[in-house]
Amino acid sequence: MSRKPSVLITGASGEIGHALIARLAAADPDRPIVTLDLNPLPPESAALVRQAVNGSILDTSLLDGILAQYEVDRVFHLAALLSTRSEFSPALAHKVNVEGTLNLLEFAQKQGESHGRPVAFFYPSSIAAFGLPDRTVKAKAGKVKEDDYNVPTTMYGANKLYCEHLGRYYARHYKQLAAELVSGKVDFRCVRFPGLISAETVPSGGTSDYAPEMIHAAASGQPYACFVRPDTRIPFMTMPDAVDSIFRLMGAPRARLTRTVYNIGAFAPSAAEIQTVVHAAFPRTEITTHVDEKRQGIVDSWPADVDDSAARADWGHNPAHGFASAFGEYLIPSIKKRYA
Ligand code: AKB
Repeated sequence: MSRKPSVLITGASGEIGHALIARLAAADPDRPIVTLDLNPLPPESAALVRQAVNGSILDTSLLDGILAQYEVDRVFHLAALLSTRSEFSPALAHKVNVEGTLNLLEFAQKQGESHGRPVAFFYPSSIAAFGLPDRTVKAKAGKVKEDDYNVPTTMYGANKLYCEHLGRYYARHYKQLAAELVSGKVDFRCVRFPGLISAETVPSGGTSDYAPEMIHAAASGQPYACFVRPDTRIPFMTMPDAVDSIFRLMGAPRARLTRTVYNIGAFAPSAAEIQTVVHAAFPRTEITTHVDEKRQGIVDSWPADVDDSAARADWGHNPAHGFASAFGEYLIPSIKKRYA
C-alpha cells in the first residue's frame, strides 16, 4: 500500500506510455507510478514503475484494487484501440474506448472524493474527432479550430469526441442535481493529438501510421508501400514534443485554461514531402505508393492542419520540432543509431 500521491497510466505499454513513463520517472523519481495494460511493459519501462498491473480497463475489480492500494492524484488514460483497428471491430472499440474511459473517470471521481481534491486526468483525443466531408472542403478549410467539423467518420473518432464530452461532464456538471455538492470533481484536461512519430517505437492500428512506418522501414532496410496518395496532408508531431505538451498542459494553473479540449500541432507535411526526406536519408530504400482507398478515405476526412492558438496562449504549447528539425535533428539521427 502507498499513501504517497501516485500516478496511474493506462495503456502504458503503448507508444505514448513508453515515452511518458521515462519522462515522469525522471521528473519526479519519488512519485510511485502504477500502470494498467493488457500487455506487459517493455523491461526499460517496467524498471521505472512501482507496480505494473496486467489486465483490462474494463475490469473494474482491478481499478477498485488500485483505488484501495494507492492515493492516485494523476491519471493518464492512454488505453485505446486506434482508428484502423477500430474499423475492424467497432463494437469492441466502443467498449474499450468509451466504457473504458467511463471506468477511468469513475475511478478518478471516487479517488478525488475520498481525498477531498480533484484528480488531474489527462485524456489524449485525436484529430480523428474531426470529420471533413471531402477533399475539396479539406483543401479550403486551412487550419481547423477545435469546434469546427466535429462530425467524425470513424468509430475511433466518434469515441474520442464523445469521451471529450464525458470528461467535460465529470469536470463541470457531475451529479448536478444531487442534494449535496459532490466534492472532488475530475480535473479533466485533453489535447487532440495529430499523428505522432517516435524514433523509439512503431505504432500499430492507426491510420496516420504511414509516416512512422515509412521512416522505420527505410532505416531497417525494408521496402515500404505507402497506403495514401502523395498529396495527402495531415498534422504530425514528434513523440518528445507530444510528451512535452502533456507536461505543459498538466502543469498549467487551472485558472489559465479557457477550454477543456485543445488542438495541438507542430508541422503538416504531405506524404510526398515525408517520402522525399526519408529517401534523402536512406537513398537505397524503395518507397512506393499503393493507395488503400478505405484508409485514404479516413485520412481525407482529417484536417490538413489545426489551429492551436488556444493551446499556445493558455499553457504555452510550443513544439521544439518543425518539419525540418523533426527529421534532421531528431528522427533520422536517432533512428539511424537504433538500426545501426
Ligand atoms: C490513428 O491514426 O488512429 C492515431 C490518431 C491520429 O489518433 N494515430
